[in-house]
Amino acid sequence: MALYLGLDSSTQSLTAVVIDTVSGGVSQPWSVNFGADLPQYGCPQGFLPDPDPLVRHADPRLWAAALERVLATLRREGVDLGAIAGISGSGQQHGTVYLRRPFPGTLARGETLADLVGRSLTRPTAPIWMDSSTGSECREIDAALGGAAEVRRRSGSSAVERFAGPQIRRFAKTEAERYTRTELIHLVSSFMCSLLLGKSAPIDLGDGAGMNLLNLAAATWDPDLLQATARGLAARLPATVPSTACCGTVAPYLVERYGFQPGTQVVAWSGDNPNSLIGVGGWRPGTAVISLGTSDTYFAAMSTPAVDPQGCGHVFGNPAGGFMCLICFKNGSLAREHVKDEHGLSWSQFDVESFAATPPGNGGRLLLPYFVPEITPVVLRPGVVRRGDADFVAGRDAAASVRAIVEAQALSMKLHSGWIGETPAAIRVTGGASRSDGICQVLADVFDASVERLEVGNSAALGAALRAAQALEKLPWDEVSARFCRCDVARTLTPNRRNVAVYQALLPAFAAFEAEHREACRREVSP
Ligand code: XUL
Repeated sequence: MALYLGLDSSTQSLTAVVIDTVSGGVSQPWSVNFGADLPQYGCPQGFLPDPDPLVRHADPRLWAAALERVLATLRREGVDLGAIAGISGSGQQHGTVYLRRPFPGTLARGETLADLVGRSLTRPTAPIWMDSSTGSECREIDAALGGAAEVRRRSGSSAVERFAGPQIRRFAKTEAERYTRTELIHLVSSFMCSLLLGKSAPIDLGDGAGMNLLNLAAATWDPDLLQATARGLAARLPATVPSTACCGTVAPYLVERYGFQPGTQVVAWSGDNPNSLIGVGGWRPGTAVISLGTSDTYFAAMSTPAVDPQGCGHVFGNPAGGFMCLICFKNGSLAREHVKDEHGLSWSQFDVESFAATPPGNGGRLLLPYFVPEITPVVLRPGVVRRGDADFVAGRDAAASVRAIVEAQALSMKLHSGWIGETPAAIRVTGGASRSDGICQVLADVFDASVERLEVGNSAALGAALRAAQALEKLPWDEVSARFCRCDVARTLTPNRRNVAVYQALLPAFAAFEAEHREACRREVSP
């Protein structure tokens, strides 16, 4: 028996799965929900409520408390943590944690990991990927490098509001004294990995590419990007490593409290999207992946690295080697939930009845789902825009609103993934909403591709466990995928030819609607 633990510290929860590389088994998932299980941290949806829609921070003590809680649950449920050979993990991307010094390998008697984090922070909160407050810092970084195209060429992305670099710049500018006291800046992934190790963990190339600080070609921090971001930044960043690097063994406090063996290996953590790429078996080019979670993301392994000339897309490191492309939509599951709750629908009414009651294309009724500021395309002023008959525009038609939001999300993905230059024949879907046949059929028809679902869910946590196993047992990636990432063939959906034609005709109208709205927003800002 060789057991590996995968942990996924996502926006709203922390999930654990255990895999067995001898039997090929995958455990049930165990999850801690940040809002429901740890309400004392005041983050009902994973972030601290803020009246400014552009500001989204979380309390890093919450993530540490969730780690202890999930490990305690595993122990209570009879998982033999002493038999775990290796651990890796997945973190929501881009969020940054600011520390006075690296963590010690020991805890005082009765001290929790959350206490340790609390006394180590120089900044009490961590900006997360949902934060869009750094527009001016993005422009400053672009200008310092001679333009957005140069930032893209080096880092794989234009300077982007939620990325670590612009966030660090804003902190250094607005809280200079605290920045001076900061010795170490971590991503969520490397921060969580540090808690497991009891010392500072490196940043892997998968997640590190989401910072606007890494030079993709050189696979190391880019001195000009560091300089354009904040003074003395190089000394405050951990080293970079490939995602397969083993970073050390679990901290003594985890051995004492949870029964791990002292030599249990910890493999570098990565971002949730790079982990999901592995967890769905999408590590080699040819299969695109759509993750329907708090954020909706579209990503794929890349045969040749390309950058998005429009500036919305990104290139990250593929944990299996090479690169992956990604586009991210902030109005994902929270937007779908908003429509569901607004109309008092159950999930089955949302998923089954609404799609049955409305035709593909929604009779021309269109919606732009910017419940919160959007990342792709960049729309900083929130607001839902509708076009169609009076009932729909007034938000009185529940079924048409459901179809409209799902079609808008799928059409927007199609529209903004063109720069990748590869038309996938198959798309693997993951994340909570991938259970919905209604949503998956719209994706199949909009992309004219079959939509495949996996036998095992929780792709980020699974991907982390698979990365730990691959790194420590030196397994070939195709063997890992063949054993653990099988599709549930009976649930594959294929495109319907008539609907494909409807969406091909609708895409230009949707693109024009989106462009008009963006132009209106632009005119409002600079008339
Ligand atoms: C990707 C992104 C989100 C977060 C949270 O660029 O911002 O997908 O990783 O899931």
